[in-house]
Amino acid sequence: MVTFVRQDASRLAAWDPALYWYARGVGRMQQRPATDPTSWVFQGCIHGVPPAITETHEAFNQCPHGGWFFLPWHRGYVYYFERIVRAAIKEIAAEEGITPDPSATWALPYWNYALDTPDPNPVEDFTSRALPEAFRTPKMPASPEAVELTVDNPLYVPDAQVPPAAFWNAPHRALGKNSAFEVLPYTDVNPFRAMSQTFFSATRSRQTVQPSFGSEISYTSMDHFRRGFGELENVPHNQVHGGVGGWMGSVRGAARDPIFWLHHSNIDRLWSSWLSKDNRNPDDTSWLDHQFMFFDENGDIQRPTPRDFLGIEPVDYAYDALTDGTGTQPAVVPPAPVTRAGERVLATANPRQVLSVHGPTEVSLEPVGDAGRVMEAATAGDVPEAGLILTVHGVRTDVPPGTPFHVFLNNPGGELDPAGPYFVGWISFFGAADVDGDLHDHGGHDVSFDVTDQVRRLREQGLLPDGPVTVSIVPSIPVPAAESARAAAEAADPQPSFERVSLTTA
Ligand SMILES: [Cu+2]
Repeated sequence: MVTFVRQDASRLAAWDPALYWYARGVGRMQQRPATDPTSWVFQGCIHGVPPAITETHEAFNQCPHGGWFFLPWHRGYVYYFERIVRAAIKEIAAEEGITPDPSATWALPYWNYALDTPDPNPVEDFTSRALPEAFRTPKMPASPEAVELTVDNPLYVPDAQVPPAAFWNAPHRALGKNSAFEVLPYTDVNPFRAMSQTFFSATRSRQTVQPSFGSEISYTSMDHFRRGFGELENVPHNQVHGGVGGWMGSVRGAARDPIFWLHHSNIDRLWSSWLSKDNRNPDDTSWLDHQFMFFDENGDIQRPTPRDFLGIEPVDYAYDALTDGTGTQPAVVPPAPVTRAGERVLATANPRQVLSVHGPTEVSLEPVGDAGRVMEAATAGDVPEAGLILTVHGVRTDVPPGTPFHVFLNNPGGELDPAGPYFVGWISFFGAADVDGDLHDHGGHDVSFDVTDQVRRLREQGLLPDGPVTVSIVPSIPVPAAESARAAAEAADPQPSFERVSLTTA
């Protein structure tokens, strides 16, 4: 039975009771010792453990990404967290004699970043792609009725350019994220493609993996990063982590930023929305009966399985709307991300290059052998299974760069429109940062896209010359240069990099 309704924080007043009480509940959890399973630090460690934490627990470091447990695990994680916050609110309300008890109806809100679509003539200084205001102000009201902001706000996390050595000193967001401006452009949060998928999970059995909604079949694996991202995990999930940046951009720190829980509440809502359109969850028992480990509001261990969280209204909560912010069809649908490159190299560049967080990085691919003829055959459909795969190899970074990157193929005159014909896709650094230590692969990630249709389209339109192929990798929101002296600021820039770029076929 539905008792609790999760509301859209983008539509609520800055200090609506849902947000006011969330802040109070988080504040209470933050006062609890890290050894208490209902504490802020312990709950964050269930996702990932920052280096300063010396405690260990079998419930720590669980978060699965790039596999089919991504959605059900995070659903259970957010559900038990919501119960812990609600109990903390009950405690505070009882102490302060507040009636009626706000915890009787309180539910975790969600951040509906894709709610408003880009408007060429914006009338209001508002975008759902900015962090909700309650997360950006250092102070909050002292009581539910108060208007002035007078006490410390537990939802606030400073935005700052922090040198890599200081990354774990304190939670922070990337520079500029606490403004009222968008954290990401609309393309990076548009869930349209995810919501258009008809399969929950695809397999690795094909060269170019079928796109999926809920990420790749991972059998019993709870790996942190399997790289079999489904469309929902890719956009908006990974992009929003990287777009907020700082601790939100790292697997070990993400759940320590209070916006994490509203981000995952929205991801969870998109799952409910997808199910409401007659799509189906996996029916494989290795998915349905896999046990997770969480803690309830009494600090007692709970071991639910995906079977316990299957529905559109999974347990005792529902969303106020399942259709708003679920995406709009792009003018040009970009190529599908795939999980690995083909074996035959057609063109390559070996620059081992650092990507600028302030502007474009351009790479020229050198053709190998009879690349032109093979490309022509592949795009003419003569070799149906031999798609063209563009891969950026060995993607890694020291600290989260504070922005995802857009990849473009042969954009003449530097046309860098992610809604245009040259757009290939995203490089996300969530899970690719050195600060995630053993949670990520130090060789770096490979990011591949099936560009067959795009290359065919560009060739047909005469937009792809026979000459060298260039690839541009561009921050989706360029990071502003820090205000301190320019040289010092650049020395402190994050160092996202890649090993090489290749165009391959089977
Ligand atoms: Cu996440």
